[in-house]
Amino acid sequence: MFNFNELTDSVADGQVAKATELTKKALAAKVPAKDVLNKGLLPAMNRVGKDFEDGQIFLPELLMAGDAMKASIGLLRPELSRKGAAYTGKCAIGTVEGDLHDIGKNIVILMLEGNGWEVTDLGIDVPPQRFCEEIKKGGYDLLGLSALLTFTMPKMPETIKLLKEAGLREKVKVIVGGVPLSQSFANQIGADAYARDAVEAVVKARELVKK
Ligand code: B1M
Repeated sequence: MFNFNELTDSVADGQVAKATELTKKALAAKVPAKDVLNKGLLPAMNRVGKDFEDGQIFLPELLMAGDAMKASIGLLRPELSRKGAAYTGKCAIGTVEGDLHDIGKNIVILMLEGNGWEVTDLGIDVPPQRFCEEIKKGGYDLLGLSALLTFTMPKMPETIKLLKEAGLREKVKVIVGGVPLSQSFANQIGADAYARDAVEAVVKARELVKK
């Protein structure tokens, strides 16, 4: 029986080497990648998020935990993004300007890829103009915007406004996500969908291209 708590502790403590070793161990023991993610890795981010909020840990610890998380997720990539599904559509995705959080976005990408999406990752700190430039290239069904900070959320309506001004809004569906967002925020800014997590992102994205 794999010890998920040990993996959670190693990620929360920012122990990159131990976290990668335990992740490899889990995969070698045929623990499904989605269990490694949901039972081992994600609880670590919840824990450090809370400890950071309570002032028990500081930015360096948050950074180290983020690094351990990314290293472990990298090992899950082949399994999570394995192409099993038929082609669904093409998506550009990025974290909005001013925001450097990309762990959640990267998980969304893996899940989309595993569900037949061709994904262009625009990275982090992406200005509205950059999103528009990419959509202007054509061929995209979906634009994904991620934000983890309350003060970067306004970059989402800014991006949608710019798409409208460039005559691109009708060409692409917009899906938004990230921990401070809600369905009502998505409605308010005129996004086509909001997803609470990566699994919901896949479901909502598919619904949008079916319409
Ligand atoms: Co920061 N951070 N952080 N951080 N960080 C949060 C978000 C925070 C809630 C922590 C806290 O105070 N409790 C807080 C935000 C408060 C707020 O705005 N209300 C915060 C803060 C304040 C900050 C800084 C400002 C700290 C500082 O400098 N004083 C700073 C900002 C830097 C910047 O971006 N400009 C900062 C920095 C960092 C690190 C760089 C150290 C690191 C990020 C490393 C990285 O991403 N490469 C970090 C981390 C790790 C966190 C927490 C702990 C974890 C985030 C995470 O990766 N979660 C976070 C606390 C928390 O969320 N519990 C916190 C795991 C991930 C799988 O979940 O990202 O929510 P999540 O993604 C989910 C869903 O949200 C959804 O699906 C994903 C997968 O299921 N989703 C989408 C996300 N995007 C989507 C897009 C979609 C659909 C669904 O469609 C397109």
